[in-house]
Amino acid sequence: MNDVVHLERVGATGLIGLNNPPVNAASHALRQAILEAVEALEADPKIDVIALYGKGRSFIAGADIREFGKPPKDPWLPALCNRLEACAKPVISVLHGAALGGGLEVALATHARIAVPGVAIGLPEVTLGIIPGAGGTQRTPRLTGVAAALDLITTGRHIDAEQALALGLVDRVVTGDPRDLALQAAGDMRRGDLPTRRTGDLDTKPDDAALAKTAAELRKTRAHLFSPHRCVEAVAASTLPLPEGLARERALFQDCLDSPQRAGLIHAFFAERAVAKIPEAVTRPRDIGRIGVIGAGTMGSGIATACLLAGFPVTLVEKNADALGRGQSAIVGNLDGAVRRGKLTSEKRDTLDLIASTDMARLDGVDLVIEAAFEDMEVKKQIIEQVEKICPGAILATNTSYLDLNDIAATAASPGDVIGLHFFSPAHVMRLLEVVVGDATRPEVVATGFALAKRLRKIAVRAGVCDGFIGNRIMNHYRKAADHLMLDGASPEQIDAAIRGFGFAMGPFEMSDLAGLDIGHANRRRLDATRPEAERYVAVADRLVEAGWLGRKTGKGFYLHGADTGPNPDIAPIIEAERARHGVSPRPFTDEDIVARYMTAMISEAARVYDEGIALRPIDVDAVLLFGYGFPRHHGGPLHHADTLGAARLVERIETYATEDAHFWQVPAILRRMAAEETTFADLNREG
Ligand code: T1G
Repeated sequence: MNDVVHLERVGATGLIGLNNPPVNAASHALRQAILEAVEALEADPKIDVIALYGKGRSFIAGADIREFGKPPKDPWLPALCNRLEACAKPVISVLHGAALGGGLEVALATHARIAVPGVAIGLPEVTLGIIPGAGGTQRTPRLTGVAAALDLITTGRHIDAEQALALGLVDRVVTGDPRDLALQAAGDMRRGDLPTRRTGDLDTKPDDAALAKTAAELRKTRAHLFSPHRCVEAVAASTLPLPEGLARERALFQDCLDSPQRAGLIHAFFAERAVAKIPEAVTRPRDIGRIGVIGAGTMGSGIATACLLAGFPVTLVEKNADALGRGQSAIVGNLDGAVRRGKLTSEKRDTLDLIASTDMARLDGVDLVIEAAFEDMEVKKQIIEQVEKICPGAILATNTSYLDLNDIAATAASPGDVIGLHFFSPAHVMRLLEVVVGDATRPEVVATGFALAKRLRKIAVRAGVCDGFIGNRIMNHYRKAADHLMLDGASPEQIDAAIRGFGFAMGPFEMSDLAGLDIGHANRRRLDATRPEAERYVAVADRLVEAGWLGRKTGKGFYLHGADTGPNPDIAPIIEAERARHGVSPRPFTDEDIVARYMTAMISEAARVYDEGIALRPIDVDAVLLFGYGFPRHHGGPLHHADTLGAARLVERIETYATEDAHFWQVPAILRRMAAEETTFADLNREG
C-alpha cells in the first residue's frame, strides 16, 4: 500500500500495521491507507478476519491535530469509522501505547478490541476545545452507558486497560506484541472464542439524570469554556438512531472547531511540546546521580521533594538546624500528600534517599547542586564559591527568581557549570521550570537542565538573562498596570473580578495575598535604586506591609482571610491617600477596559522579552505564562492572544493609553514592525 500502513496476509488474516511515527496520528495519509487496506482485504476471498494494530509506540493517538484549521481531506475520520463498522468481515483492533481521541473512535468502530497493559485510552478532545468528532460521543455510551461516557468525554482523562475492560470499552486485556496479539485474536474469533459485534447496532440506555447532573456541574465549574457543554449535548443525542446522532455530533464538532477557544487550547498543547526544541538538544546531557539542595525553606523543601519523587537521592543542607527541621517536616508533609493522591506508593516512599544536614561538606560527591537560599546576591555568590570547592565539577544551579545569573557565575571558577533552574512554588507541584542560560553556561549543562526537567515531569523553558527572566519580568509589568488601574479609580476587587472573568483563577490582588505581600515588597525594595523618576510608583501595597498585613499568611491583605472574608475595608483610605499623593481624580473603568489594559501590558512586555531574545520563540513566552502564571489555557497565552487582536490594533491601543502615561505605555518596536509587515506571532513561531 504505502509506508504509513504495513499490509500483510497471514493465512486468512489480513493484518494492517499502522506506521505513522511518532504516535500514529490519523493524518490524511494514514486514513487513506487504512481505507484502501480494508477495502482490499474485504474484497479478498482468502481473508476472513482483518486486524488493525500499531507499529512503534502506539495504536493511534487521535486525529492529526496539525491538520485542524486546514480544509479537511477525504476520507474524513468519521467516514472511515463508519466504513470500518460496515465492513463485511470482522475487524479487530489491538490497542497499545495510546488509543486516544480519533484513535479510540477507530477502535470503537471495529468489531472487537484487545488492550495491552500500559495503554492510555481516552477521549481528550475537550482538552483541545473540541468534542469527539468521529463517533466517540455516540458509540462510547452504547458500550459504557451515558454516565461513564460523560465522565470520559467531559474530563478527557486517560484510563488504563483494566479500567477500559471494566467499562466495556475493550473485550480483553492481554500482554504481548501487538502484531502477535492481532493474529491470536483473529484465531480466537475464527474459533468463536472472541465475540464480534457492531457497536452502532447497540442502543444507548437513556439516562437523563446523568445528563442533567453533568450539565449542572459544568455550568458551575467550566462556565467560561465552550466545548465541555457541547460534549453533553452530543452524548444526549446518543439515544437517537446512530446516523442522526452522528449528524448531531458533527454539527457540534464544527461549532467547536469554529470557536477561538479551540485555537487557544491547541496552541497550549503544542506550546508544551515546542519548548523542548532548544539549540542544545543535540548535546548529550551529563548523568545526574545525587542532587544537593541548599536551603530548606519553602522553595528548597519543595525542590528536594520534586527530586525525591523523581527517584533522585537528595542531600539537603541548611545551616540553621531549626530551619532544617522545618524543611524536613515540610518534605514529609509533601510526600504524605503524594501518597494520599496516589502519586507515590508507601513502599516506594520508604526507599527514598534523603540526607539532611547543617554541614555543607555532606555535599561531597553530588553531581548537581541547586541553591535555594535567600534571594540576595552576596548570599548566593558565597554559596557558589563554597560549593565549588566541596564538589568540583558539579553543575551549580541557582533557583534565583530575578538576580543576574552572569553576575553569580562570575564568582565561580567554572562559570560554564553555572545555570539557573527557576522553580515555581510549590516546586513539587508547579509544572514550569525556567532554565536560565548565562553567557558562559556550557551547552551540555543546558541539556542536563532539560533532561532533569523531563525526569521531574516539568515543562522546561529556556530563558536568557534579564531581571526576572521571562515570567517574573512580564508579571512585574502587568502587575504595575493593575496598580495603575487601582490608582486611577478601579477597586482591587473589581480588577480581580474582571481578570477572573477573562479566565484566570485569581486576579492580581488575590494572587498577591496568596503569595504574600512581603515577597512583592522585597522585590520593590530591590528595585528602589534603579526605579525611573517618570514611573508612576503606587505605594498602596507598601502601606499594607507596613501595617503588617501580608495577605493570607497574616489573615489580612487586600482581602480578609479569616472569620471575615471579602475586601479589606481598611484599605480604602490608603488608596484615597495614594490618589491624593499622585493628584489623581478617580474615574470609572469597565471590566472590558480593565482586561484590555492588563492584557496589553502583559503582551507588550511579553513581546519585548521575545524581541530581545530572552525567549527563543513567542510560544516559549506563552508556555511560561500558561504553566507558571495561571494564564487561561483557552486563550493560548499572551502572544497567541495578541494575534487575536492584531499588532496594528495593539499599537493603536498603546498609543491611546500613552496619552495618560507615556512612561509606562511605550509601543514595543516589534509590534510596530509586525503592524507594518502584517505579521503575527504565529508566523514568528513558524520561523522559530
Ligand atoms: N496529532 C499530531 N501530532 C501529535 C498528536 C496528534 N494527535 N499527538 C502527539 N503528537 C506529536 C507531538 O506534538 C510530539 O511532536 C510527538 O507527537 C510526541 O508527542 C476526530 C478530532 C499520545 C499521550 O489529544 O496526548 O482525535 O513535539 O511529546 O509525552 O475525535 O502526545 O515531537 O514534534 O506528547 O509520549 C485527540 C494528543 C486528538 C492526544 C504521547 N488526541 N497526544 O505523549 O509524546 S483530537 C489527543 C498526547 C481527535 C477526533 C478528534 C500525547 C501522547 P514533537 P509527545 P508523549
